[in-house]
Amino acid sequence: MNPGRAQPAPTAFSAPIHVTRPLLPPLSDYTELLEGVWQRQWLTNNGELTQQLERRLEAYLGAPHVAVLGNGTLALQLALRCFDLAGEVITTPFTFPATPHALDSVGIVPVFADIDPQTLTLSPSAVEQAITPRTSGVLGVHVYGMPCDVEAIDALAARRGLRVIYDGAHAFGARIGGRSIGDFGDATMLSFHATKLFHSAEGGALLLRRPEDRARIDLLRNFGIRDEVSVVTPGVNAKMNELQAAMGLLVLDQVEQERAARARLKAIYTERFAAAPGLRMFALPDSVSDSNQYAVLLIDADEAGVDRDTVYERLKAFNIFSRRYFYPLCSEAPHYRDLPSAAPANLPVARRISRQVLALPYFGALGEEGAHRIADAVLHIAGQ
Ligand code: T4K
Repeated sequence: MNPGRAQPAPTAFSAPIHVTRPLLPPLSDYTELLEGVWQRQWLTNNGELTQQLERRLEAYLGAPHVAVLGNGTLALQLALRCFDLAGEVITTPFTFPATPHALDSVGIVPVFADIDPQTLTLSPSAVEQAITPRTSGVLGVHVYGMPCDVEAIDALAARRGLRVIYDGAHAFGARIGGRSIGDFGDATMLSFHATKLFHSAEGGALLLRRPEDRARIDLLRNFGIRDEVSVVTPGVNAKMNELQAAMGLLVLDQVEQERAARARLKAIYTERFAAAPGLRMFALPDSVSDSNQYAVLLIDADEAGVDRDTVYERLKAFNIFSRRYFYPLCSEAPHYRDLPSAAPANLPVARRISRQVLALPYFGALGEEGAHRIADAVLHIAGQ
């Protein structure tokens, strides 16, 4: 049964529908901001627009210190260096490859721990079991904007003398019980990639709680140079430039409207799949405000009578290009699969979930009719 709706045979979209589409400001607004850049002749290195963006993000996110950076991956690398993490860091395999790659790139061995089946984020008990004398920290991921069990992980880390960094690539604007996600851990990374709700084409940020950490990130993102003659630490080039910041400032103006549009789409998906056996939209608890980054369907093949990969493939005939975020697991990639922690027996929940998830198209311009058509196609494929 297709609940609450007449059932015409689903038709294919006339143009490809991707998992997301970037918010774009009116081009004339962008060129207007660029005129100022041209007049100032200041393109990067902590320019005026970059500083403006940091102030506006601090206000919007309710975070004391926002350091904007070239992209989210660089933000993770800088956070790891800022807190001198080394040896082993415990992380989730159910994430985009950038998460373990950031560890690998600074010489840290990722240690994969399993996820919780409800939240899909790191299981605090699995983290505890993975601690060794070489462990220096935990890198949790707020996957799909679902915050990690921050209270448990922060408490565990404090008890065991570990640092905590959160990868909040999907969690722009998420709040936990009214508190900013930046209030937890030592630092929280955000990605401002074009595929994110809030973006600056490429970009990212670190939310920091202490002014001394902010000062260190300022150094690390600019080669570690304090002034023309003092190089105080081996930093890198992780700066955001003015063209990115201009995009960010204008996209920020549109974010609330986009959030509302996306919330309506998720409500449609949720309602349309509510009565369908084996199909369930991933939902956040009431205490968490949705970052509206992804709309993820979980397909239990036994109950639905169709598996996730079949739905993913057959949607293409309708011109619908969903994504299997995050499959395969990072622990299954050749570079990591021989690590002891990558053994499938260590990660049963993550393995099962990674074979059920399907990120559906989710962007305001899709429109409510578009969401209904996608639900029609999924239900048709599932024979429901
Ligand atoms: N940690 C986590 C948990 C992450 O998810 C990510 C990034 C990171 C860290 C690293 O942050 P960054 O260093 O990227 O700031 C995309 C994004 O490139 C990536 O940022 C994101 N996660 C990941 C989940 O999604 P792909 O390989 O799926 O991108 P791609 O090119 O296939 O794009 C997806 C769809 O978006 C396309 O089918 C069409 C649409 N699209 C894409 C772009 C770039 C557009 O419509 N316009 C565009 O300009 O990784």
